[in-house]
Amino acid sequence: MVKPDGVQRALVGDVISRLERKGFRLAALKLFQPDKALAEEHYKDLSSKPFFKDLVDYIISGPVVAMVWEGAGVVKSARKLIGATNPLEAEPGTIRGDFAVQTGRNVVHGSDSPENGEREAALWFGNDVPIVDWQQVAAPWLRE
Ligand code: IDP
Ligand code: MG
Repeated sequence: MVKPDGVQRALVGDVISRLERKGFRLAALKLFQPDKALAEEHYKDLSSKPFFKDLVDYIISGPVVAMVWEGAGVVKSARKLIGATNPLEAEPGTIRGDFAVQTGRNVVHGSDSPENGEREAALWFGNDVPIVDWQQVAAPWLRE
């Protein structure tokens, strides 16, 4: 997901481009402003953290671009492309390393396990945008 700061800072195209060029397949995408209930459910594992309220306020502060990406090892790889949670610790070349300076404004979210990826896709998309199972023409050039 491109968080509200990423949308406002016109980084949507760059984020998509990095995942697309890596070779992952975009399966769903939508721009919308999430409500508090959705943000709280998404981040429920962090509900006891002192920054939880600020985090929820940040996520609902503007439109986000929610996406589902598919591919071999996509969760782990996308987390690498995104970089460390604290952008000052994120390596140059990663999204957060290149574009952000603060943990509370770190531009993107990436699921941390395939199980959470499934959970989050269901939460963010439900039935309202179908997850599209299309054939990527480059597939034979990406995977032997
Ligand atoms: P992740 O996004 O790298 O998976 P998590 O630990 O799951 O990191 O935290 C979720 C989000 O909560 C972070 O991306 C960041 O926006 C916010 N966050 C995490 N730790 C802090 C903090 O110490 N201060 C403020 N915001 C935080
Ligand atoms: Mg996380």
